[in-house]
Amino acid sequence: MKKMISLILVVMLMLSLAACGKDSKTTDKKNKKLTVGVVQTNANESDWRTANTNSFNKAFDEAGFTIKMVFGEGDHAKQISQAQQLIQEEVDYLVVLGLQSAGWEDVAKAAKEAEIPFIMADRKLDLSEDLYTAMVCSDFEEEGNKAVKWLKEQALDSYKIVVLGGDTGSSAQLGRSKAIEDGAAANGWEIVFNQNMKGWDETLAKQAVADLIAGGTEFNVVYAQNDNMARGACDAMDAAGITYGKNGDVKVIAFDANKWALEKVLAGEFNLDVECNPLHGPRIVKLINQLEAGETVPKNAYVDEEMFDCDTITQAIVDARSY
Ligand code: GZL
Repeated sequence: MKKMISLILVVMLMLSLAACGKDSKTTDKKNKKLTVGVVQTNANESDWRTANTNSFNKAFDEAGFTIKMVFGEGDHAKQISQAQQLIQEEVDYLVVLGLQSAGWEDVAKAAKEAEIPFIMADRKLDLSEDLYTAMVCSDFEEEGNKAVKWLKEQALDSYKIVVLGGDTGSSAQLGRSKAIEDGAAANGWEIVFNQNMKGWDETLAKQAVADLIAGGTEFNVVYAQNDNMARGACDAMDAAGITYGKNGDVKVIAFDANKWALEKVLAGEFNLDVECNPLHGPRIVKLINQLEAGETVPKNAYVDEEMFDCDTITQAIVDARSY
């Protein structure tokens, strides 16, 4: 009998210890400071990227998250190994901004196996929906289509278009290039130059346009896939005495809509700037907090973005910009 009572007491003690352990784990989880891994493209890629990185750092700090941000610096393979390392370090969430759209399956599968939610930000990656938790990205082809529609409305006598693309293989470049290429084909426009600038580099864009001018290539539209490259193109045209913008011979189209670029739209130097909003920090914080609360979140969310035309923009619009 005594043995039976002792056995029951031992079992009860073990069960209570296990319960405490479970409760303490549950309590730990509730009070745990979240660590979020962010696989960023490059540190100094563009003014857009700087605003984007700052947005994550500010929002995560305010949310009390610990951020582990790594930079691929133009090297896709490096991004992949950085992401795998963050999974090994058992971050609570993995946020990826891919240099390349393709090649993320193994990382996504590893995150899934480790039960780490995989979130795409900025640039959609080529992943089936079962391999990621959520996406908060821009619709780059739609951005390009907006520019093409605007360009068609200009009803130019002829269209000789210079395309300055971003990093080859990024979803931003792929979408914006598809839009202008399809638009030119549909409208019988001529694309006289179509090259991607590594790292979205402003200097490379300036040199490319300078070489075109020196080689005698005629053009009347510059379709630059970000503000920095549009500024590079304008610098090259300035050096050659070519007029551009609102009252010039060449229409200048840019993407991103950084504040400094909208000053150029207001000044009539850029004809059009299509917004690509970099302020993903608060969006990702909201998403993570919803997931932590057990809420259902939208699988694919596209950022609402505007377009700014030199004929309609105002100083108030420029002043209101936060990046
Ligand atoms: C777009 C973003 C692009 C910007 C560039 O979401 O990925 O990368 O348009 C940036 O300025 O470098």
